[in-house]
Amino acid sequence: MDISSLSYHKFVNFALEEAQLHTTLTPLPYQEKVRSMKVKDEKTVLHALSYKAPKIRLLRSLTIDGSSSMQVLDFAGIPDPMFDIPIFCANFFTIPSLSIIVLDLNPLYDTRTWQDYKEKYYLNLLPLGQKYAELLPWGEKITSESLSFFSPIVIWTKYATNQFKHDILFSAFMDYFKAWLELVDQALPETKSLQMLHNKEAQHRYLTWRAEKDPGHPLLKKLVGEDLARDVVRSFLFEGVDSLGTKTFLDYFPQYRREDGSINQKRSVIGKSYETRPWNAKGEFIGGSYFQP
Ligand code: BLA
Repeated sequence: MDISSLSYHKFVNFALEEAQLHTTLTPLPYQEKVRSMKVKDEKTVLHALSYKAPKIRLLRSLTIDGSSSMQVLDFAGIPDPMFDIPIFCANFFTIPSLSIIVLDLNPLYDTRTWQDYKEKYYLNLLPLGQKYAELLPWGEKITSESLSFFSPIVIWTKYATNQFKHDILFSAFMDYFKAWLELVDQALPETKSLQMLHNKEAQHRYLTWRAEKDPGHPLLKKLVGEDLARDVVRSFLFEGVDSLGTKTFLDYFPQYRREDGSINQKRSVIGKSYETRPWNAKGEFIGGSYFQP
């Protein structure tokens, strides 16, 4: 399959235009730096954008356009911690044989434990999740730790790359992004400073997880080298990991501590599980007992 036509640029263009209908985006300086980043192999182009807006601390996008060999999107919207709004997360990795897709409004608080948070944000969105549950079916076993960052409406799927699925994915991306913007529109600021601090720590924990364990990092390192990749990850993709809190990866995820005090490099210490979708149509968790990372 020639995938040069399956670029994710139109996804990004849609999101920025849609966001501008709801709010005012202010560009952040980092995008200039990444935009001019040299990539080791000549045919790959990285494109980075980042903005802030009222209620949104960071709206950023990284596309990797490898023409016919690879198309990647990493798009996220991270609210201001004054709000407990979920994090918009679109991570699409496409090569000619395969696409690996995560699209979700990632909860700040694990919905398997925090029933009230689940009801607040996801009850109304269950029909949206159902709309795509068959067209973009569950993508086989997954790193167990990741599941705690996913919501009952997560789209986790893998498919042999093709135009039909790409078009469905575009439709899902538009629907999910619009749903997220609605949540942002409706959100009211926390009235208790303690709750704001909880949101901040939950965001920091999320950013700390992804800055350490995101499956895209090895590829990014290969493309731009270790030092730049680290900078892109910590100062751009997961900006806030070094400023929103002071806890370390091992403070949040002590099960990764090795005997010599270093971080276990494995992505998962529990292993992969969840062969099928562990939430039912009512948004109830049906994946059995789970380890709370
Ligand atoms: C694979 N990406 C995956 C997988 C998940 C995610 C769940 C399947 C492997 C696994 O279970 O770990 C995505 N995981 C997430 C997300 C969260 C999470 C979004 O915990 C959020 C909390 N993917 C990208 C980018 C690249 C990329 C930018 O988003 C490349 C630059 C690549 N993802 C990529 C590759 C794989 C993958 C190559 C397969 C690697 C493997 O399975 O070992």
